[in-house]
Amino acid sequence: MQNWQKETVLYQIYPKSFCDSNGDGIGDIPGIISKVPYLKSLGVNAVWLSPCYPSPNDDNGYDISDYRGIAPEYGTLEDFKKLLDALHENGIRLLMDLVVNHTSDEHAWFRSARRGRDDPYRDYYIWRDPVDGREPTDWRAAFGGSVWEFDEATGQYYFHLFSKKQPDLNWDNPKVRREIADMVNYWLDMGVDGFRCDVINNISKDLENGILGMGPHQHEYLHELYERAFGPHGALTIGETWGLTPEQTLAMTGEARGELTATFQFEHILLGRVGGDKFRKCELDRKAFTDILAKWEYGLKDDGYPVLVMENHDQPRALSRFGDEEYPFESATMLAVLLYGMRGIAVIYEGQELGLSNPRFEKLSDYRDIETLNAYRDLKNDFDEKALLKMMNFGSRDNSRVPMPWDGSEHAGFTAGTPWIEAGFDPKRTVAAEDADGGSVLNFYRRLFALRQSDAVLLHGGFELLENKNGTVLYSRKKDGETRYIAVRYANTPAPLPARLPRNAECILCNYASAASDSLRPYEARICKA
Ligand code: TEU
Ligand code: CA
Repeated sequence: MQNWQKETVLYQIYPKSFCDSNGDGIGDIPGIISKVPYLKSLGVNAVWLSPCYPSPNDDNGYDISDYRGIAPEYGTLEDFKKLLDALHENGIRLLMDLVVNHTSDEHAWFRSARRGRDDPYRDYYIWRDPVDGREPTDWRAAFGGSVWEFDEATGQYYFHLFSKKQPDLNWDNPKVRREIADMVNYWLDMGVDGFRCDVINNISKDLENGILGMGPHQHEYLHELYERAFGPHGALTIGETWGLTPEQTLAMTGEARGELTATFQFEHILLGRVGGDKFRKCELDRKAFTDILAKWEYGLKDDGYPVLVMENHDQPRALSRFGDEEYPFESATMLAVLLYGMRGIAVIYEGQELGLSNPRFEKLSDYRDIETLNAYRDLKNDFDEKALLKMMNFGSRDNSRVPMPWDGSEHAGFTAGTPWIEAGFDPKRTVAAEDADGGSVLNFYRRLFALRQSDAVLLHGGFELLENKNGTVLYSRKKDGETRYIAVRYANTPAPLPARLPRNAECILCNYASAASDSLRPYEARICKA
């Protein structure tokens, strides 16, 4: 793993919602280009661009119909190359989203495959005969319904982990693996610096034994792709892998493995939900939040590299999930220090740096996301509209997909037209308002990352959790005889300073105007130098 990769601060852009340059209400690549100076001002050094390939948008671009194109609503390939150059000129690398567990059902491969059982592309996908006239198994898809969709024309079912418009590719077919490697090289040869790899731990399956991911060839296929494409380009690759253990992560990202650079883990994201169900809220175990992050710091401390994340396009806003709306500035900045004071690749999702809360959707017809709409369909007989709206407000992915708020004008400066999606926004929590306010979350993020990226101890130092009880957290980072202490009050009440924080430690960053000598205030966060 090259040093630049270990020092990555990755900013995720959801192109549809970031910035619209031509007034059609849809974000686009020229809009992103216009905001490169803003990205530079954040101190990020890499961008992860969610899919901008041609797509029918059944799952907003995670259903790709042409892996080598740019969706016309986002712009042209020339626009994309201009964005790549603009980012590189500003010292910012670009990662694309690699979505190769499945394609769109409108991809040429699938359109061909469904023409007949002997079509040359048939085995690019997973087909099964009916069993007793029904779906081969009773497995459920991620967006509801069966994983099997019947294809009348050929009398077989095809397999889809996600929507029926997202048929899974058959990675056991060497032709598929060669096509994907060639496509990856197409983008890397163009100058793209790497990929975020969508549900990459699902590419190897063993359906006959009910294994839908981490199948028998998982490492073999990743290693092959590394040898053919990632490795020769020195690409930064970050896998999206739900539900792995640290040991499984090391087996996929260890230096000698030749597979991926790192992977997202989401174990802490599952907290505050009944049985991990994203639409059912329960009390958030704040102690567990820190304990889980620490578990992964320890689990990956030698041969792995954690990925520090608390928001993305699939999750509600972190302030609403893990913070305290009564203390928006303090708790948003506390979460940032708690998370990014740790060792790992830091990932920020568009708007997170503003301390945004979930927007308020007043009615169910305001939602756009297939996961939310299907959940509403599946739940509407069990709950009344009011309860359903509350559940969707809590868990919907649209919470983080409303337009990025640039200023207090109509539609938050996102578009001169009508946004494809919209919910109320807070005119005080926009880039313009916070840019002008030295005490804003935005300017705190700038100070935090300016410090972090200049401090080898914070970037590369070892981690040790020293205290995590009754809402007070203390951990240390050590390197070459230097120590940093990160002290955090994850509670809305004050408390004495942690006993193990050296009283002569110098406070080098604090989310309060000054660091009191004997206590931590509600949601106070400090980085101290011993
Ligand atoms: O997400 C993988 C995934 O499993 C998520 O859909 C997650 O299960 C769900 O959002 C939790 O509520 C990736 C992409 O990030 C997501 O946007 C896509 O919908 C999905 O894969 C299919 O490509
Ligand atoms: Ca547009």
